[in-house]
Amino acid sequence: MKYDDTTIVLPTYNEGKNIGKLIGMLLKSYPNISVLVVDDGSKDMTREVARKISRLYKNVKLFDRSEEGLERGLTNSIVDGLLLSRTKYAIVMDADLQHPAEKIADIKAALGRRNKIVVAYRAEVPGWALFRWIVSKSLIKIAYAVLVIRGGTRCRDIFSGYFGTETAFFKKVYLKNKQRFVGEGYKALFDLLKCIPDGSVKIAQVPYTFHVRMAGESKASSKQVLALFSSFLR
Ligand SMILES: Nc1nc2c(ncn2[C@@H]2O[C@H](COP(=O)(O)OP(=O)(O)O)[C@@H](O)[C@H]2O)c(=O)[nH]1
Ligand SMILES: [Mg+2]
Repeated sequence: MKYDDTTIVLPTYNEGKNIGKLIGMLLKSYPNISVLVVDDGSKDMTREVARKISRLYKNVKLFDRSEEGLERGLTNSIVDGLLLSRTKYAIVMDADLQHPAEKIADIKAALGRRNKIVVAYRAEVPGWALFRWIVSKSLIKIAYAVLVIRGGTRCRDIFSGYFGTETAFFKKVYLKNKQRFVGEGYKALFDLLKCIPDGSVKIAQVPYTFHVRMAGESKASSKQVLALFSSFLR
């Protein structure tokens, strides 16, 4: 399969221990794929590592949001990454090695079958703390109900951070619905699904196993739960 029509968008905040390894894996498995690291002013080596690799490979780029004075946020970063992608397709994934890179092949294949969105869903979540699991399950149930009430598109993992889209499609939906995205939030896919009337486009789903984080820390916090509730109302 050809990958020169695909950009991998990697939002990063303090992923210095992971980013080099991940980009190495991506370039090895998918030569010619474009990689766009979207960083929010990491305090560790993330930007130095990404910049160094970007000097060696013309298909790897770093967008340093802090340098542009942009407001921090995971959804803001994902949106910027997708808007800046110059390829027909883009795939968003975490930069902490929790999303298995081998699934990119399946996501890209499904995008090639004219799906506007391809969501990688967590078939297994090993090693999660019970409390985090309960909070996550409850929020998913509420958010799913919000999508039903508001007539948005549904899928198995509406909170997935691992998804692909046709970039022109994303840009069109986003530019029409900017105010419905919560920039500081963590659930860019949920914001997007909310803006797509149920049944209006073809979407596909691909299973994957969520890995335990080996290095660096999760940035998830109660602030993002508040952001999610604000997204329910937009
Ligand atoms: N650019 C950017 N990336 C972020 C931000 N917060 C988290 N990330 C990145 O988004 C991905 C998922 O974040 P993580 O903290 O692992 O969330 P979790 O998997 O839900 O615990 C990782 O690649 C993080 O480095 C942010 O505010 N800005
Ligand atoms: Mg993570």
